[in-house]
Amino acid sequence: MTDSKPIFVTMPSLAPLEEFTELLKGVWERGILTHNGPLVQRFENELSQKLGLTNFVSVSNGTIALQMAIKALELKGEIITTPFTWIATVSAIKWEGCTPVFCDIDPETLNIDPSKIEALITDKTVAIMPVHVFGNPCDVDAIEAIAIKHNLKVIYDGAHAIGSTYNGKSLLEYGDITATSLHATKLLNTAEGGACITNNTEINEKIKRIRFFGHDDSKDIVEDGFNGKMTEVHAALGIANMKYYDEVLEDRKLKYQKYVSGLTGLQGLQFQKVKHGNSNYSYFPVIFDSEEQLLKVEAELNMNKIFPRRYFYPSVNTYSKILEPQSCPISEDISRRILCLPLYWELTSDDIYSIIKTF
Ligand code: T4K
Repeated sequence: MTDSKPIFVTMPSLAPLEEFTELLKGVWERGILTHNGPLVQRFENELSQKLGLTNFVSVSNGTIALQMAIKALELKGEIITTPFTWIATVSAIKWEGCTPVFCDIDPETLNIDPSKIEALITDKTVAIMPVHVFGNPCDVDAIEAIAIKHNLKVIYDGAHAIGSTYNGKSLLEYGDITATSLHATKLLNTAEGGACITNNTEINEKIKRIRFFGHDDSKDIVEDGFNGKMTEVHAALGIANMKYYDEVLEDRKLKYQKYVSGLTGLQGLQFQKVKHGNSNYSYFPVIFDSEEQLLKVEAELNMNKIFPRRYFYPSVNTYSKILEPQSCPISEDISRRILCLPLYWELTSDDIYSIIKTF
């Protein structure tokens, strides 16, 4: 290992500190810290241009972005989602007074299995909320066809999806709304942050109002809103980090490939399959033959101060203290056997080779 510093599953990609503080000087001079200030607007415009997005409404975190998407579409009822995700997908559904209904996953892509969605549709179903797991695009065409057939809304949880593409466009462009995350652990970060992306101008304006207590331009209250605003300080970090976004994206791909070539052929290991569009390779998940094998490798890595993470374990449908029991055997099985290995900008090739040697 390069030195005795621990290696975590990820570390934030950060611009040089001076580039961030330079932007902060302007914040200090203006004294505008929040409320859709100039840096928030600049961040939104520059990132939209970079990713080719029609709209991009930044918010305070990815969980709020999901809640705002549900609020903006005025959904009340059952939302079909995946159990193989972070709890935020499901807590957002619950916080908005809707009921999560779990659809099992494709064991290869780790995304919701579209062939299993229709059997779960009832007269209470209002939407589908798939997750582009680890940046791997869902089968967007199949999901859209089901949504059109049954008159359902689609909200993509694109928390991991900045940098992924589908049919030559940013993956964030799909669905009625995509909610993404700009959390410290994400490919592009604002420390805490997120965004709602929609091509529908009316919904986009509504999201902006919801973000700001429900005010319209004349400060009348026209929506049931809340505070979802991003601050100028967070936007400054986003602008500074954006300059390095292309390099970070490319770096992930190269490191992902290093892992794959080092681990390919080892018995009992599988990798996530990209079947639709292009992934951003923002995580490196490995699927073991058994949980026992996973625990053995994890313990060995931990002994060397390497801390991979069991994303996503357990399968969210099994959180029995907050959810009615629903069975999703594939997700439950994969959850027990999957481990995300360290993957981030500062991780060196030597680090990757040492991790590979542990297997
Ligand atoms: N939907 C999906 C599918 C998601 O995965 C998430 C979040 C959301 C929605 C909600 O988005 P946000 O509301 O969070 O914007 C992390 C993140 O907190 C969470 O954002 C993320 N998904 C989830 C998959 O992972 P933890 O509990 O694993 O994070 P933590 O703090 O243990 O960080 C992991 C490693 O990263 C640490 O071992 C060290 C490193 N780290 C972390 C932080 C926060 C740093 O080096 N610096 C840092 O500041 O949840």
